[in-house]
Amino acid sequence: MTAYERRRLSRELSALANASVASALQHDEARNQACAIVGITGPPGVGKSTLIGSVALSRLRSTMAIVAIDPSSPLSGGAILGDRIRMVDLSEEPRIFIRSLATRASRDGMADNIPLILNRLASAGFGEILLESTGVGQVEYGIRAMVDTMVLVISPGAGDQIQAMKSGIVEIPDIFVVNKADLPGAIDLANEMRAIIRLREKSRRSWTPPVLLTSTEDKSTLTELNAAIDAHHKLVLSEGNRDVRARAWQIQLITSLIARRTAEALNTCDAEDFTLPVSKLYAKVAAAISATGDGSAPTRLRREHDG
Ligand SMILES: Nc1nc2c(ncn2[C@@H]2O[C@H](COP(=O)(O)OP(=O)(O)OP(=O)(O)O)[C@@H](O)[C@H]2O)c(=O)[nH]1
Ligand SMILES: [Mg+2]
Repeated sequence: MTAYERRRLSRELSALANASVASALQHDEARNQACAIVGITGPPGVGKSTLIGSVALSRLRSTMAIVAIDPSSPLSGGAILGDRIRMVDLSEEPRIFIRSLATRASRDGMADNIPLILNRLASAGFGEILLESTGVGQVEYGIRAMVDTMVLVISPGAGDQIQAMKSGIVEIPDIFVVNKADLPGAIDLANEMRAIIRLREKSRRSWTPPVLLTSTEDKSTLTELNAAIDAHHKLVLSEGNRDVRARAWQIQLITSLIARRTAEALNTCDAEDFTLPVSKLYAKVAAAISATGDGSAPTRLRREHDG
């Protein structure tokens, strides 16, 4: 990919990221399943970016795109994430395209038309896409629908967030990684995760999520992670569940578009509207949304006394 092509793609992705619901609906092609999308998620600071840097280099076969979703304030604008990935010198590798996106409105990782951005990258012919997202809870559900393989990274000492996550998140990832295996507590944490997963194992038929230990200190730990990603992706393909994935994608996308339209419609309400009974306010907002079925921004809600 030439520098010119990179800049052009980057501009296109910015336009997509900023697209309104109406323009997002112009890009309504189905999920592009041409390349594997691997989601790497977990609490802040567990080492996701560092790990992605090493994983990217070690599993680079043709070309690769790395998208980092930065949930931090618009002030940092995703720059910090990008820099962290570049720390491991991926910028020197012409076959890797890196893009960070600062999320704005949504807490479920689905803001900024990320599904459309992933689709655009898949259509651009990248061999694989790695998606970094930081978060616990809601974020994972949104990401789950967008990726083929989901890797959850935790590390010793990430404390309360891991505690909170262990209760709810265990059913979502395909692969668990305890990173910073060089730090004390890593093995205990991995064993704890394994015990929790075992309790739920019965509900999973074809795949038991492995719990792997990784560390930047020891590159051989990446081999195991790469093998697990490959094995899972092979299973995803062999299960012939393209339709299932396409459906999950559609559901997630439509849910996020409607949520954004709801927010737009609510923005046009005035103080008086909010004194209405919920059923009436609901009817108004629902009418505003369906009145503009093409996704264009809703006009001001009709007031009770207007007609
Ligand atoms: N000891 C140790 N430190 C690590 C390891 N991997 C990453 N770190 C350090 O952990 C810190 C956070 O690393 P990042 O890769 O930025 O973590 P992140 O999960 O991407 O962080 P956010 O994007 O802010 O959520 C950095 O200081 C890294 O040098 C590891 O295997 N062992
Ligand atoms: Mg990071």
